[in-house]
Amino acid sequence: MYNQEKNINVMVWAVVLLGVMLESNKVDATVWNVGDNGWTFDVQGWESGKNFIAGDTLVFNYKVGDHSVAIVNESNYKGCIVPEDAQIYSSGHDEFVLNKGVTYFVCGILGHCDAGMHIAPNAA
Ligand SMILES: *[C@@H]1O[C@H](CO)[C@@H](O)[C@H](O)[C@H]1NC(C)=O
Ligand SMILES: [Cu+2]
Repeated sequence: MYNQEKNINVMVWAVVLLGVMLESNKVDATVWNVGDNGWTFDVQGWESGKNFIAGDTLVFNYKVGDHSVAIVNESNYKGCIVPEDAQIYSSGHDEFVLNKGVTYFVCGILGHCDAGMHIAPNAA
């Protein structure tokens, strides 16, 4: 009787331990607040050296009306061009979940991308 109880206890603990191990092995997605001072003019280069992974969320915080966020393609990014048909986000708190690869974010307000408001995070 005593031994049987002991065996059950060992089994219960083994299951609990396995659960803890599986949980800690999971890589949790990271939520990144973009920019050291939010989404603003000095944001350029903020993304460099950071290990983004697919599933991470980027949060763009800024004062409504001061800035906006647009996702563009590589060539438009390099030329700081926001195409006519680009979707512009302007809530002041825009969140994007990264897909694998590079995502090209620019400010949609004229002249701001040229002034440094662009990031191109590369998610593994
Ligand atoms: C990017 O989008 C523009 C239209 O805005 C298009 O002309 C260009 O071919 C695209 N470039 C790439 C690399 O997809
Ligand atoms: Cu801007």
